[in-house]
Amino acid sequence: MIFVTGDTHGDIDFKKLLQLKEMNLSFGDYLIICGDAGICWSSLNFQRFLDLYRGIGCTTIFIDGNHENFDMLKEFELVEYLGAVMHRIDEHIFHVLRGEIMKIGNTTFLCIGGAVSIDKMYRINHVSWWLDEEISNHDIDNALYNLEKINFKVDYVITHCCDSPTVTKSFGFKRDVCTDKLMFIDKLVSYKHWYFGHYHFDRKINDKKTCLYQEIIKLNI
Ligand SMILES: [Mn+2]
Repeated sequence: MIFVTGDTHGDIDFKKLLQLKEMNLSFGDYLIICGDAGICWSSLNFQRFLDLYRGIGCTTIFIDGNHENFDMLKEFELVEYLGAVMHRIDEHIFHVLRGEIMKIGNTTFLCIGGAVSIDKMYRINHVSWWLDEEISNHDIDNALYNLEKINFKVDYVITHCCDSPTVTKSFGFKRDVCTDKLMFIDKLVSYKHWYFGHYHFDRKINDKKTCLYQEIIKLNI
């Protein structure tokens, strides 16, 4: 089984995952977190968070959001897992790099983490805010490079923020450098559904896009 959910922020929004713990899952089951997993935030609570997420009993794969400690993330070993480049955080916990396409069974996922923090002026560089939160041109080039190999067709798109038309029309929020960069997806990529987090809402935008927060979706594959 494959589940997708929104931001978990370490232990802050972890409670929703307890329902998975009761399902007797195995490490052949997957939980995909659409950014702000917050597992790699501070060395003070890292071990406790590892135990928490390990305790769900399935494999956890997260993209990065804007609330991740990017200095800490970069310390982990890079591995190729499910056809994608990931940081191996723990035996069953992985962080998938931006622009990578992972394949679980026959199902493909375009993964692009990153988002702009709206409160970055109140945060401290390399302590509670990292410039790396922003999606770079290199990230988009990596996505295009990987998409080209599979004719720009994936089953699912997983991002932290969403594209500018969605953020302005559906949420009434401001577009930014990251939401602008994600606009290539609707122009070039054919996909079944796009799940994203970041906005802390559970909202079905249309038949193709869903913003996730507390909700956990079980994919029908
Ligand atoms: Mn968040």
